[in-house]
Amino acid sequence: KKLVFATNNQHKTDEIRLALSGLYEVLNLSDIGCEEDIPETADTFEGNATLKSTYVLENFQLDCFADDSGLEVEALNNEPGVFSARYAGSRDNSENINLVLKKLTGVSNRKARFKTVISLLQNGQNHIFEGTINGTIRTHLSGLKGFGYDPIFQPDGYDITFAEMDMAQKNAISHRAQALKKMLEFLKAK
Ligand code: ITT
Repeated sequence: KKLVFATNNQHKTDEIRLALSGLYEVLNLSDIGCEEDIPETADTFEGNATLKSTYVLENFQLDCFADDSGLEVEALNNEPGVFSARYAGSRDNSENINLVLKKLTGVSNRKARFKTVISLLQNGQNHIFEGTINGTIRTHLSGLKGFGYDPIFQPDGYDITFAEMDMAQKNAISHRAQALKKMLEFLKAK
């Protein structure tokens, strides 16, 4: 069985493929011949996830799901949030990380969470699934695995960052994996 995943992000694709291996073949945007960068102009994760899934339905006539996700830092009024991919103005990930670290210099509240919202479009209906993981922002980067803000995010209950975890270990607890699990339960129940 195939599922179309409306993303250009290869790391997200890899995580979802590992989580769904043996259950679904996952096709991302380049696999279906979509090279565009779909505009994400909504101000919520749910809104942006739905923009991505709707774009694929309208332009490719395919049912699909999309993931919009980001980091919310409590002391920064939940920034970067929906702006996570371009927080420092571009897609330069080390600049985005440095901006978070700079804004948190001297700040003792390091609480943060990752959030994922999945929009699954099936037979003209939009189904929403969410996942969250709480943690703290380190003062320095640690680890080379994963992507995005993984090197500065330490999930609660662990003494390593997401970037120090194997993909399978991150997938056992991550925001994305939790949202995906809810989608899978929904698909199984149908
Ligand atoms: P698509 O829209 O094509 O799926 P994207 O990278 O633009 O890819 P988002 O709009 O959802 O994805 O932006 C999410 C950003 O939040 C992403 O670029 C990372 O900087 C960060 N992020 C999301 N999930 C993450 C994770 O699991 N670990 C680290 N950072 C993450």
